[in-house]
This record gives sequence, structure tokens and C-alpha cells, in this order.
Amino acid sequence: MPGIVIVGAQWGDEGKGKATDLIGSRMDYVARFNGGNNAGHTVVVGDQTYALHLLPSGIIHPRLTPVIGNGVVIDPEALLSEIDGLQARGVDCSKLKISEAAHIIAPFHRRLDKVSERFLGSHKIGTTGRGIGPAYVDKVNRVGIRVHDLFNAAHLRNKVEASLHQKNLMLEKIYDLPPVDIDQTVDELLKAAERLKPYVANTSLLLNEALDAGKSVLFEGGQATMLDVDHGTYPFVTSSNCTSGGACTGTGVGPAKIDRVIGVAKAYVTRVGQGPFPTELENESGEWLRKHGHEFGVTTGRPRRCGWFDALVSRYATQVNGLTDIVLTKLDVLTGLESIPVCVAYDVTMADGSTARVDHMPTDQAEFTSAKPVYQEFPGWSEDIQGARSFDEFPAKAKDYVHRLEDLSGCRISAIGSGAGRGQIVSLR
Ligand code: 2SA
Ligand code: GDP
Ligand code: MG
Repeated sequence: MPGIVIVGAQWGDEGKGKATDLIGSRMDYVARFNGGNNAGHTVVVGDQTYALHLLPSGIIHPRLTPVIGNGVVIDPEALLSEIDGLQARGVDCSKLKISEAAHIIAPFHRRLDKVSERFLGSHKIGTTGRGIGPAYVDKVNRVGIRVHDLFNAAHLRNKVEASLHQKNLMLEKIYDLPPVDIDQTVDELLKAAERLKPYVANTSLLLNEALDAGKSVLFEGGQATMLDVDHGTYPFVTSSNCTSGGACTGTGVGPAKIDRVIGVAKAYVTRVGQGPFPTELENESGEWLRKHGHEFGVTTGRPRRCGWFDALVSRYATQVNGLTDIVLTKLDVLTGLESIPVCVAYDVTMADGSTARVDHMPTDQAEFTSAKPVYQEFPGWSEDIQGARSFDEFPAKAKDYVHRLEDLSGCRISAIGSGAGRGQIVSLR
């Protein structure tokens, strides 16, 4: 039985929640491997809509064992309130397993996220304000607090002191702000620790033993390829590895145990937060996509920036993730457009001032920021596809659009979303 990775192929909100829900119905475990409660993954089941943040979307399936891997940063308060909210709606969270090695988002990380955004001014990233960046900074700076640190009060105090030493100096001397209270921080973390304890496990061992015993694991990525700290539009990225490699480092499972890597891509593109976005439409067409696609952040409610499908982005996602399949979502949103532009190249300004036409993703962010999209137009369709039960039922022009995106992305499209509902997806293979 396989290990399958799901990643976002663009700038996020492609419908990873929906894809995880679909594929998860056949799996034994579902593991989040990066990010934290910055994520907002939506699953729609009948008249019920679930917005998952820290918990893997597969938790909606009672037979799956949900896992939060070591690569995730956990805000204990946010996690407990998410568990409470889901249990109140009848979703069983008792099987949840949380990695002992995952890092903690303490209340001061949330505060620092907001302070840092404020002081960055026009250079701000447009974060979700959930403390994600500061928690990962501490991890890499080796002053992070891990889940297993929560269960020994003296040890925890030591960790909090180490973490806050430099920060409090900075808050007072540089930002002229009050320092973080160490006792209060320790008390808050200890309170949450009691409730978290039953869920804590050695999740690397658990997942490896499961895979060795022939069980299947779905690795669910948060955010997306273009927000990856290494491969995304740095510095306008999140602070984790959202690409498929993150599934290994973020769970402690080796790459030889991964059989498929599925990239989820929208039939157009959206982005929230700051940063370059070549096909962005700051006009009526962008408004049209936002309205028809209901493009608002699931975590913060922010309006998402909208633009046409960018084939350089999806080809790049195929490359850096080693995609074996693409799940193409929200094709239904494009119904009614006479003609659909797709970006097939960029005109970029090079360091020497010359202009070059490129058909691959530039690594140099000055070049990427200068990119002007070169479009090819594809004929649209007017028939409603929301009720389609197979690809054969799609209008010919919708099929052509899909086949063209497949060619341009360099990866087979194996399923297409035709609506938000659980059943509104058709398989091609
Ligand atoms: P952060 O908070 O440090 O991770 O922010 C850094 C950048 O990462 C982007 N980011 C996201 N982009 C799309 N969707 C995300 N989740 C929510 C959703 C977003 C929301 O599902 O709608 O509700 O606003 C997500 N999380 C992080 C973020 O916009 C920054 O560009
Ligand atoms: P995620 O972060 O990648 O899981 O995506 P989000 O949940 O943030 O945003 C995707 C939105 O699109 C959610 O509201 C989904 O319910 C919705 N959605 C997913 N697939 C489809 C689809 O094929 N068609 C339509 N119309 N909506 C979809
Ligand atoms: Mg989302």
C-alpha cells in the first residue's frame, strides 16, 4: 500500500482539503507535515462545511488515523479549540497523534509575528499573524520549544527562558515594547500540556511501522509550492517546506516510501499576502474570478488576489515536487467565459536592462517580479459542468482546456473538481 503526498501546486488554496478528503477515503493514516494554523483547508460534506487549520483534513473520515508530524508548528490553544469545535460537530478526534518533536507556537510568537509585520512596513510579507515565522525562526535558531518539552515544568521554564532572553532584549531596547512575561508563558503552556498529553506519540516510528505493515499514508501539505521557503517567491513565502520533500523531513519517513506525489492546482490562480504574481488581474476580470470562485481566506477572511492560469508555475511545481499527478480544481468557476487566457511565457527584464522571453521559472526574484505574462487564448464554454459525473460529460471546449493545461504542466491531470461538494470531482484515470 502506498505513501501518497498532496501538495499545493500554486500559491495555496487550490483545494487541498477537498483532494485530501477524496483520496483519504481509501487511506489508513493522514499526516500533516508542514506549516501550522495558518492553513485553512476546506472540506464540504453535504450541507456541512469544515475548515481545517492544524488538524489534517482526513480527520473527517472516521477510519483514518490523523497525525500531526514533526515538521508542523503547533499552537496548543488553537489546536485544542479546533479539536473542541470538531468534537462538538460529531467528528471524532480521539485517534489523533501528535509528534513529540513538533515545535510549539507560544503566545509570544503570535505577538512577534504582528510586531515584525508592523516594523517591516512596506516590506511586510502579509502573514496570517499566527506566529508561524517566529516559531520556525526559533526552531532553526535552536531555541525552539518542542512538544516533549511541555511535560516537565522545570525543563519547560528553562526552554522558555532560553527562547525569550534575546527577544525580550529586542522588544525593550529596539522596539520599545514591554517584555514577555516568562511565568505567564510557562503557566499557559503547562495548562495546555495536560490536555495535549494523550495525543502525543513517536509519530515517525508509528508511520514507518504502519507503512512497513502494508498500511497506507497520505501526507497532506499546507500552503504551496510557490510559498515554500526554498523554492517559492522568497521572501514572500511561508517559513516551511511546503513541497514534497517536506513530507519526508516533516514526518520522519524516507523518500523510498513515497509512491505518488499529487499536486493540486486551480484552473486559474490565486494568492493572499504580498509578493509578485505575474498573471494577477487588478481589474473586472479579477473581481469576476473572486466573486465566482468565492476567493476569500479561510483563516483570515482576506480577499484573495486572482489571475489566469500560469503554466510556468505549474511546470515548476511538476519539477520541484516530482509530481506524478495533478488534481485540477475549480474548473466550474470558469464556465461562462468566452475565452480563457493562459500564461505560457514571461517577458522578463534582466539585470543588464535587456528583455528576454522565458518559458521557465526565473530563480532571481528581481527577474520574476518584472515578469510580464505572455498569454495564449483558449475558447471558453457556457454549459454548466457542476453536475458532470464523468469527463466524457464535459463540453468539448472544457476538455480541450484541460488537455492543454496537462501538456503545458508536463504532468497528467488525473481528476477535475467541478464544484465544492464532496462528489463534485471526476476522475480521468
Ligand atoms: P505565514 O502566516 O507566515 O505563513 O504567511 C506567509 C505567507 O504565506 C501565505 N499563507 C497562505 N496563503 C494561502 N492560504 C493560506 N491559508 C489561508 C487560507 C490564508 C488566509 O486557506 O485561505 O486565510 O488568509 C496561507 N497561509 C499562509 C501568507 O498569505 C503569506 O503570504
Ligand atoms: P486549500 O487550502 O488548498 O485546502 O483550499 P481552501 O479550502 O483554502 O480553498 C479552496 C476553496 O475552493 C474552498 O472553499 C473549497 O470548498 C472550494 N473548492 C474546492 N474544489 C472546488 C471545485 O472544484 N469547485 C469549486 N467551485 N470550489 C471548489
Ligand atoms: Mg487554504
